[in-house]
Amino acid sequence: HPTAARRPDDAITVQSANTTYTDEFITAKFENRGADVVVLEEGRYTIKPTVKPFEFRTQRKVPKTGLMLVGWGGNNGTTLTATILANRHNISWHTKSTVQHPNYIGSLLRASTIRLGLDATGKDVYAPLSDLLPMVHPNDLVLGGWDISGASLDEAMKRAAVLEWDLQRQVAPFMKEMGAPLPSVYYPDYIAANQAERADNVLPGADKAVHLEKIRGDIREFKAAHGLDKVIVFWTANTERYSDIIPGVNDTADAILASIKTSHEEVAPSTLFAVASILEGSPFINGAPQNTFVPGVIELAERHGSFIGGDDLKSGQTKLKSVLAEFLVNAGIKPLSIASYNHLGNNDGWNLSSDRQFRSKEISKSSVVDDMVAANHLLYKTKAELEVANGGPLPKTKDGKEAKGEHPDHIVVIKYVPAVGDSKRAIDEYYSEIMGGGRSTINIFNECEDSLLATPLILDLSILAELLTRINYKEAGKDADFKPLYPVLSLLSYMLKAPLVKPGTDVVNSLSRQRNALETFLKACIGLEGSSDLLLETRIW
Ligand code: NAI
Ligand code: DG6
Repeated sequence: HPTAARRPDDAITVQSANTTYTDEFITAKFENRGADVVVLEEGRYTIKPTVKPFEFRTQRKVPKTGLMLVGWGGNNGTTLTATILANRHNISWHTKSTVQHPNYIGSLLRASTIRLGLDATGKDVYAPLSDLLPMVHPNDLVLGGWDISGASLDEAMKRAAVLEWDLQRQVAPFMKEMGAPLPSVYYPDYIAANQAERADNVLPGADKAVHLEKIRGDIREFKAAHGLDKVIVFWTANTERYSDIIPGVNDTADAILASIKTSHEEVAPSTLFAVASILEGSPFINGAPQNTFVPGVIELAERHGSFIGGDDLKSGQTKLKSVLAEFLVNAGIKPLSIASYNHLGNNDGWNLSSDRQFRSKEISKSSVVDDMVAANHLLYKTKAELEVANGGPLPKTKDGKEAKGEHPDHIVVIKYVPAVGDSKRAIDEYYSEIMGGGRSTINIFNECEDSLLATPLILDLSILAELLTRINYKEAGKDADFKPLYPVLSLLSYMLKAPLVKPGTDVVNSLSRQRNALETFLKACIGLEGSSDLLLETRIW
């Protein structure tokens, strides 16, 4: 299948004075164009266009890369493993209607294309996104990981009940060969009580410093055992409750390290994995919604220059929301309420049926429209505008909170319905104001296997994170030497529900802006201009 096909590492060559190729590096000059805006009174602006010259340098050699999954024995972990095995061994399987061949559909890198420009006849030319720069092929990832459930990977795949039986039958011997996940950290208070029944593969004791060292050792041993250049660690384990942010406990790098030594209760298992990865120099990505990246972890990542990314895979309902809400607001239509319901019957749904874990998911699913709403003050009045209209400070909300600017009502409901298994149902109502006080209602019903949407995202996130560790930059007039990117990889936002960004910078939730940022960045690394739909040649004589 084309999405699994191997492509030459030099599929794209840019012929330009701005781009140089050596055996080791691709180096490209890039002008970052922006605008400094001053907002004047009475809705007037002055704008000064800005240009900052940069150079990007990408290491060409693709390293032998390992991917260690925390929660390897879960639905995502086993589906990802079986998918890679099916692609690697070219295993096709019978469904009731056809013979299905393996592929990586749903992966931005492997299954989507990028417009390069025009050919001699004036036609658009598109190439796979993964051709832009040398990247790890998913088939080459060496897999490993941890799980609090000791089921062997073939048993765990069966338990997940995601894949067709004929595929399971054929990959089971390979999965069995991989054995069982490594024992993991289990602090029962962090996940739903209903998960206790599968926790039979846990590290002994409650000493968090000992657990940290054990995880660090696991990463090192895995790297050595497989002769790896790099290991990515990915949290695809159960959604945890939020940790309380407590000054002196998890608000600084030193505090979090000290809290691990004293086994403080507000250090979550996922935070322990993040810290272990940072200290081992392994990129760590959080595919679940909890606040793994407490401020102390971000500071620790900065201190070690170790890469992190998160939070929570944006697979279905939220991805659509980040398109639809933007479409409505950018069309000048005013969503008044967005009501989103989910029901599903897999172990993720079982865990989320517990209040504190649901709350983590509710938070990550709810923030997605905020920046789009904030971007249109014609439709949504800011707090300051409301105060002017009110002739003074706004009263508190009905539930006693500080009043904010205008915002659509937004609710998120998730229910556990065992019968539907991994096949998630998502129902959404977008209720909007149109001209002259009219109303528009859009209803959406989406049904799909959750883990088949999540697996390609885990691959994209891991492969992109690895690539971003090989890209250095230099800002003209500022940096004498090339240096790594900032450790919080916000360029991964496209795949994430609540993107983690550099502290103090704004989150971008719009899917098209997220993709555009990624495309523009990857193109900049080979000396091409960002994606423009100006198509000037089609508008002029
Ligand atoms: P799952 O419940 O099937 O798998 C999670 C696995 O993590 C289980 O095998 C469990 O035993 C294990 N686990 C729990 N605590 C652990 C720990 N401390 N250390 C190691 N292993 C541990 O869930 P699924 O469907 O695979 O989802 C995984 C995560 O990804 C969940 O947090 C979910 O909310 C999140 N997610 C899933 C999406 C999807 O579409 N499947 C999309 C977005 C996020
Ligand atoms: C129920 O909401 C289960 C969740 O894990 C979601 O399926 C997952 O977070 C994906 O969410 P979304 O909103 O991207 O479909």
